[in-house]
Amino acid sequence: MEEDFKNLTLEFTDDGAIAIITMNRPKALNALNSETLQELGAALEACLEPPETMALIITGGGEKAFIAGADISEFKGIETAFEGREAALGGQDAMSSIAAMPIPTIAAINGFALGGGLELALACDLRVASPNAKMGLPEVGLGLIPGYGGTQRLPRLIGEARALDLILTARHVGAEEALSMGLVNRVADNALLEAEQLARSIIKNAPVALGLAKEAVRRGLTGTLNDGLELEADLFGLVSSSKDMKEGVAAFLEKRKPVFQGE
Ligand code: DAK
Repeated sequence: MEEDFKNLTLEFTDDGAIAIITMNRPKALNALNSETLQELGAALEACLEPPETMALIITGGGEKAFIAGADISEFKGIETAFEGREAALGGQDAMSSIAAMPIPTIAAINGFALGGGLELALACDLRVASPNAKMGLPEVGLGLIPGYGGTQRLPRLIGEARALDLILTARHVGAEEALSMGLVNRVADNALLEAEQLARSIIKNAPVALGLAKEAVRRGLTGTLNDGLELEADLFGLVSSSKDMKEGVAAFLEKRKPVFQGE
């Protein structure tokens, strides 16, 4: 199954388990203009429609870029602080929609992931990079600051000092350095293929538990340790009432593979 938009494509693997969004504006190295951000929102909703969708991968079309940033040609139209704030909130909404997806999300970074492109990858749960990937937040070189969540998600992921190194120098890092700083989870010759394998290794686990584990980590990071521990206990209570949990435990005790229903 494939759904077409103007600036991206949405496809599903043959079994329907993995949705793949491919950003597709090759002339602008897949830069995110407002139309693309709108389409992305619609694609995120569409990829959850088939009930069998269990994971989402986002990648870039073409050889060269994942996403080379927000579309710089649209910055010209921003004159006032109000317009700038609105633009940032619009982009942040799109990234937050990715972060809030109830299924695991993986960015397959197959080239440049700069500015808004890296911010999109940061909104995903996991990141796989190809050896030619180049990542960075070059905004200060353009007289801007990151506006699609980068100043908040990057330090939470790799720590304040490393994040400030990338944000203040505006430099690009390659795949190996990104791996060493925890910016990406894996480096592989074929980032998309690796992302698919990673998704498969995740979705063999209990769907209810996956959703709740993701929620515990994501929501827990926004509060204190004690708040997070309380949240974990609450969600542990919730997962304990799932059929998936009963099936997982029974399968272990009966020495067989579990068959999860996502209930
Ligand atoms: N936007 C628009 N077009 C872009 C683009 C971008 N971000 N990146 C590349 N392109 C276009 C180029 O203009 C060129 O178009 P033509 O000249 O062929 O028409 C085409 O893509 C191919 O690019 P190059 O010819 O430059 O290709 P190279 O291989 O030589 O260089 C490059 C690749 C990725 C190093 C280079 O294209 C580059 O530096 N691109 C810009 C990277 C960048 O600075 N990205 C933006 C980061 S800032 C905000 C909210 C969010 C943000 C900002 C404000 N507010 C709410 C106000 C976020 C900002 C960013 O993302």
